[in-house]
Amino acid sequence: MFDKNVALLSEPASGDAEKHVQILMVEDDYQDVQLLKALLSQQEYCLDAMTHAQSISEALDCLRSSGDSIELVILDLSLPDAQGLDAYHKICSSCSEVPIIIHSGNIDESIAIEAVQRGAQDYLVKGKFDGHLLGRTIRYALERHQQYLELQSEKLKLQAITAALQHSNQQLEVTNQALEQLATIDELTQIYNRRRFDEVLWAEWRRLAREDSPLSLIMCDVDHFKAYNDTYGHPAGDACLQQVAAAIANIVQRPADLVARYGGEEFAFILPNTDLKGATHIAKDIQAAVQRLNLPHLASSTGDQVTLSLGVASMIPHQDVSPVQLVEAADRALYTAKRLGRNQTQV
Ligand code: GH3
Ligand code: MG
Ligand code: MG
Ligand code: MG
Ligand code: MG
Repeated sequence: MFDKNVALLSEPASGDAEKHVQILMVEDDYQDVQLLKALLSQQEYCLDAMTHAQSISEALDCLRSSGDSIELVILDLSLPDAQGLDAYHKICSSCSEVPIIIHSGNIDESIAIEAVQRGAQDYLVKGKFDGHLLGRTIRYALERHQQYLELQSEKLKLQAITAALQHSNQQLEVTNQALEQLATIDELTQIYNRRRFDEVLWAEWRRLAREDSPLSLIMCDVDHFKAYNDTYGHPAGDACLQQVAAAIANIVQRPADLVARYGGEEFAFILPNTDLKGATHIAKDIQAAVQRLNLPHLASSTGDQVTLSLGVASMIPHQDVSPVQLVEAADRALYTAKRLGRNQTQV
């Protein structure tokens, strides 16, 4: 029958698995072996699960041939092939993943401290402990070691999570760049779109208001482009716009300058810190760059090539005025250029 009192008096939950722990005892003294075995069996440790080696080399053989099955080493420090912490070091360097309890006749406390500092789980002085202390020492050694292993595995998981996070951050960065590209670049011509134009125009307006420096705008429109489409077809019209965009995008060199497709066959330039004279110069360069393309346009009234009309306006930005007024001024100049026969620049 089950005896309640015995159950209550026994040591707290050590568990059956712990009693079957695979111990490697490294000990060259026969009497010490017998003593340890007696204490272990008194604590109900399973002696069948124990291996015994009489020297470091025998112990190393045993660790090698046992695979990973050895769970604990109880190590004498006075062995035929190694003495003191050298013995500990030799075992430890070949099985850093197995907890080691030192069982030594040396009562020098400095050796005990150094051994523990180097990672030994505990240091038992021969003849100075009983079965209970041995049992507790083994249990704590295994627990500490288990905690160490769990910590290592948490560390690995954390590293994996960090790596995954870094990866998804990079992906996010790529996605953001792609989104930024989609939001600000015109698909047909691959230059900036109207949205980007508006953003930059307002930002530069505010900046130059503080600097008290001029902001110029050039509006360009392809002459008789409806007739171009009618003559050569819409796909050819698209290709023409791509060539014009590439040619005029090459004109501006300063990092703060911006060229955008303003709409249909219209392009616009933002030229910060540029006055009317400078901007008119650039407008002529733009006009010339399109002429150099020599794109045939037989239905045009300005000759038989693709040409541009351009309107230029310049202002020193001011709080009381809006950049819309600058756009309207450039538009008026462009309208004048159209009215006066196209293929020209007006201010
Ligand atoms: P103007 O000299 O007065 O500017 O005459 P225009 O024919 O160029 O001006 P209008 O505003 O009458 O016509 C503009 C044409 O541009 C009509 C439109 O189909 C064409 N267009 C606008 N966007 C595109 C485009 O993306 N591709 C093509 N192929 N044509 C376009
Ligand atoms: Mg010995
Ligand atoms: Mg137009
Ligand atoms: Mg046009
Ligand atoms: Mg028109």
